[in-house]
Amino acid sequence: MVPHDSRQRMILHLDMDSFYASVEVHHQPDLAGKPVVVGADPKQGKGRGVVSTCSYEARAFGIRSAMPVSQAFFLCPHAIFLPPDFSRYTKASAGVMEILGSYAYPLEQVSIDEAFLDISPLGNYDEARSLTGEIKTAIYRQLGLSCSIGIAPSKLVAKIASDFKKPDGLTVVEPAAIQEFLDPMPVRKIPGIGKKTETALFELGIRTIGELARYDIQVLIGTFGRGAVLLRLVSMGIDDSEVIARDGMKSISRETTFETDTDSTDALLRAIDILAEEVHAALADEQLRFRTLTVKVRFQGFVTKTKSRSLPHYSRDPAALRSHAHNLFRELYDGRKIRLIGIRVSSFEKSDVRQTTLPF
Ligand code: TTP
Ligand code: MG
Repeated sequence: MVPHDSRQRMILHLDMDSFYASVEVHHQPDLAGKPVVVGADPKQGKGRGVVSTCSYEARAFGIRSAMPVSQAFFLCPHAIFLPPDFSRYTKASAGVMEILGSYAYPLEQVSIDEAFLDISPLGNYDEARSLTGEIKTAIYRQLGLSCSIGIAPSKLVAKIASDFKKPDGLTVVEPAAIQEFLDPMPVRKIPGIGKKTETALFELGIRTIGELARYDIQVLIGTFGRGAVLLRLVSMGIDDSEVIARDGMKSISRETTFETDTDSTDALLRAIDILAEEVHAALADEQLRFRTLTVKVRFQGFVTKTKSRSLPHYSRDPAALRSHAHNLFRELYDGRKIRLIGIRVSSFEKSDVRQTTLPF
């Protein structure tokens, strides 16, 4: 076997296609080929929540994740709108991760539907391509779901590559092809470049990753300070971060949009209790304990505020979850009417309470 050289890593990134919607279509096969939207109830266009995700057929109408569901209804009233069924998605996700884990390469799950594998020991890209075929077939046969895969020498480029040809895509970016692959892409394709950085780059006349890679570094330093060096490195696809073998999700969150904006503290605290109960059930399903809790509120007019706190110990005690959420909410709340409220837990450790089955 070719010795594993850390300068020539091969990283695989897998991301499931239209994940929640695909799980629903697999569950109800007569939905195949139809526009399917998973999210809040559209209520004939009067619904106030958002779209979680939608099938590629629904994307053809312009529907996207996080769009108000009322807008989705306007774009495609005959779409099939379904409420999310998180336990179904958690189960499918566990199935995907089990298949990936069976290859015994370091596996890092980064969200419910995506993961990195460090496949460097495979040694060459032809082997990597055949492994991809095997993984896609196993996921399709066992779970009836499709995914997209990127393979590259870094996590950064592998993640951009998995998104390049969706759905059911495979994009392999060998070391010599990195710059050519990245050059024409909009800067926003770099994970971590959000709206603010994008706007600052636009102001310098930088739209593509290639333009960023070739821009005068002194001017970049003038605008971004120390961040300029990182921007230059990522624009060249340079990223040494390792695949950290750990399982589990980064966070679990639940949120709800009110029928009408409310400033009733009772109603808001009751909503928090229900969300806390749902998050607690998800933690129990996943055998996880959390340390960081975040409360999010969206006020009338879409201004959103969040507040987080890390507890001194890991916990999955439902009463602690509720009371910390209440406290954070009270610190955040200024009496204005609220449209949406949500809670998120993160910084997990695996609980050690899993009951092992005795062999007798
Ligand atoms: P994504 O991988 O971002 O989206 P996706 O799998 O639905 O579609 P794609 O083929 O483009 O990868 O997110 C995974 C799941 O996370 C998605 O199925 C639903 C959920 N999700 C939300 O609930 N809200 C959101 O805003 C996003 C982006 C995702
Ligand atoms: Mg996905």
